[in-house]
Amino acid sequence: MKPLNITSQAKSKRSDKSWYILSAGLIISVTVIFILDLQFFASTNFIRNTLNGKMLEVLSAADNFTNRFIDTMKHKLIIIDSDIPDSASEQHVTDRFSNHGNCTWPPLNLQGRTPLNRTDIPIEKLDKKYTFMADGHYKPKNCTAYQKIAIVVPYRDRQLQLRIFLNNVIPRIHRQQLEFGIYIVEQTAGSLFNRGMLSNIGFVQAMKDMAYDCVVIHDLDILPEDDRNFYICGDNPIHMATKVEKFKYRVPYHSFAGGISTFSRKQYEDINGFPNQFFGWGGEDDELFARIKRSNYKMTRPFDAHGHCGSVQHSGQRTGNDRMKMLQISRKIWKQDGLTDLEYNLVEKRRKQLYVWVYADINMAKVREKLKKLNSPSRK
Ligand code: NGS
Repeated sequence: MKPLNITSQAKSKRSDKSWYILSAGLIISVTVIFILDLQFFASTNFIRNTLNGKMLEVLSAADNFTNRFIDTMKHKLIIIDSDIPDSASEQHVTDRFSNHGNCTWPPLNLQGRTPLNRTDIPIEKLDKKYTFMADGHYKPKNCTAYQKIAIVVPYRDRQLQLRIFLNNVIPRIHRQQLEFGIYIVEQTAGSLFNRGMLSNIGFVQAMKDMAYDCVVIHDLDILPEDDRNFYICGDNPIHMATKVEKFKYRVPYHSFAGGISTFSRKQYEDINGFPNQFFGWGGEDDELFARIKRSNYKMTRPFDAHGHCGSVQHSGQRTGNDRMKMLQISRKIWKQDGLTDLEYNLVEKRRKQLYVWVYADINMAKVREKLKKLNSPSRK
């Protein structure tokens, strides 16, 4: 075998990277100048009147496109290790749990890919439809499930999406013959939405209830369309939202870890959960991906072939302005920022029929106070 020439490889990697950064910079500048020019022209009354508003539509579409484009480029520069090794096959994952249960595997009444049900059904009707659930929990009657799954959903103010979520996820996971609990973790009003911290709170609260084998961090608005996309855990964290409708049934970028991902208890603890320091939309899932790698795990996609997920649109959360900076800082402080330093006030935990409602208060000022200490130059 030809020996590897490490130095020249490293050199060429480095020069590859500078080319990459250079050309990205160039493309971003040209696009931004182009958009600014368009905006200038559109601001003249002549064009506004002549095109009767059409131009503004085109501009806002172009603006959206540029924002997304710039975001993606920033990503590529920050998250350089963006490969997703596909080490786990579907078979590999399910072979692993042959000792733990005796329900038939694969389950007999799976329906394959079926469209989402987007009808809004009142919660009382859902309660009547899913009488097999009590206290937000389900356990197969005639066999022992292979895994006990906690579905954790960070939540705020989306009642319609919640009903659609329940009406789609419950029957699917029921057909998968798993034992499961659903935790809707709601943040009180007053501070920016913090998906990472709500996930950590859900994890802790679920584990207090019982020894779940697996925790699934689940967006409310991304819903599997296929029963063969299993809500289970493997030797490595599993990413389930691999073909998302709003991204034209793809992932928006290769290292995307958002939407739905699963972790065994040990995996979640090893990576120190999600960061607590990401307030507002975006970035916390990129930091999650980085934590998985730093802890010597791989994010795997064993059910990729069946990873189609529908999206239930809603208006977004406010963007986290410092998320790019936080991604940099988190590299240093991730071991102190996550499950290990989780602090919140549990306002209420109520067991409803279809889910456990966890209502938690997050003190943003206090969390950010910690960041100052963790990130102070005197600390290594
Ligand atoms: C990236 C965000 C991720 C987010 C992804 C998809 O830009 O957190 O878009 O977003 N990363 C940063 O902002 C650093 S989505 O279209 O699903 O809202 O998950």
